[in-house]
Amino acid sequence: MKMKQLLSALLAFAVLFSVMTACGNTSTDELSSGEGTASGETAGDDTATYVNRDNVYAYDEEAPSLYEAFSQWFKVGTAMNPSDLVEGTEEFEILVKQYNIFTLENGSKPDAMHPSEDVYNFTQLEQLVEFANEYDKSVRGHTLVWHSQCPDWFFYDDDGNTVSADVLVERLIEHVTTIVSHFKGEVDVWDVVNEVLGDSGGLRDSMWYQIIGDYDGDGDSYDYIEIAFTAAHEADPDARLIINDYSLESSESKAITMYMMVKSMLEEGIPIDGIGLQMHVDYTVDVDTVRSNIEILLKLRNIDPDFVIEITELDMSCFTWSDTSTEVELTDEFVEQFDTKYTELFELFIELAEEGTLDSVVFWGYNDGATWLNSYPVSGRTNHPLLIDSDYKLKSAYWSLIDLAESKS
Ligand code: 9MR
Repeated sequence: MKMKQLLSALLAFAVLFSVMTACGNTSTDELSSGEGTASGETAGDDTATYVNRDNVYAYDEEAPSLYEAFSQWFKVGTAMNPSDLVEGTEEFEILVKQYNIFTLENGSKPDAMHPSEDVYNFTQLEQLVEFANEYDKSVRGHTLVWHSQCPDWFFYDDDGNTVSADVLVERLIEHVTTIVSHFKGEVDVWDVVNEVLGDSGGLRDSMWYQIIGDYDGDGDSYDYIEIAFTAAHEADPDARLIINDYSLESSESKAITMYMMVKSMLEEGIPIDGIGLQMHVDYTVDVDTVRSNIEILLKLRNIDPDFVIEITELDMSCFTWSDTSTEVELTDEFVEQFDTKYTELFELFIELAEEGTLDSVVFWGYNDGATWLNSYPVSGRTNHPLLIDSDYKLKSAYWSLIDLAESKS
């Protein structure tokens, strides 16, 4: 009990520290809905360094394969949508050729899979699982519990009143158990909870947190997280269970808060296998900071030697957070910096893989024409955050990573 109080005090300190220092980090909270829209912009002409090496397309037979290039270290994946799974299309060829782990961009979120209490809709994730089985790929389930894209029925009764903690706990367990059991042995890893930390430090003030709170009366208020992980583990003991969040790579205070919370839960025996770093960075990302924040999180291996991190939603915006412009000039100098940052990040990922702490790097989308960053945080923007352009040509950043893999092999 004393240890618990000490941990609570330390967590409270981390929360306070977060409030004081968390400003300025990329926030993906309160996201506007709507998938990334393809822009009419062609992302550089054929002579720009941005697309070098003879305009090779990502689906070309002679193009290299990202996941094959990095296969000795980690899986390489992408977020996608079921419309990409039409056999014979360029999109389908790109997925098969370039990636070996997949996340549905929206189709396995609570609003899609469990829109009302008695209705489950597994179709989109089933389609992805079928594809994965046929082509020997892995599937990430994203996400069981989130404050966003979560239907109201969870939190209210028929009269519109907020439900009790008992009712919400029952609904939570039923939700997690039903979905994870349905995909037992088929979905390899689940983002059990997403974005549970707030932007001003500590736990996010979500309905989950507000209603369930300190359900077991032990002094901490992350019981809904503990309940979700426990139920997921019971439903599929072999699935890897991840706690996923953003800005962990850029905000030391957020990384410390996450570390403290997960440490406390691991010590209580909650089955958390790893932390997902979404990694929505921009072209100025400081890779030394990314490294040191990851080192903080990996201290959890002192408690669970098998604890891992995953990169779950990687992209690199061509705009800093405070920049509200809609276009960016892709000068040689800019492209060089962009490519160098991607290379430095992948050097770090290789190091982590070699020490056995990372085995999966997933991009949030596979081409610049369909990225959420074309509509967020500034709508109508033309962003270029990925390795494949909106025409499906391989960008110089892609080739930099292929060169890196070859030089390290
Ligand atoms: O890319 C997703 C976008 O199409 C949705 O409109 C949005 C709704 O919140 O969610 C986006 O995906 C998010 C992911 O689920 C969690 N981390 C941040 C991602 C980008 O917003």
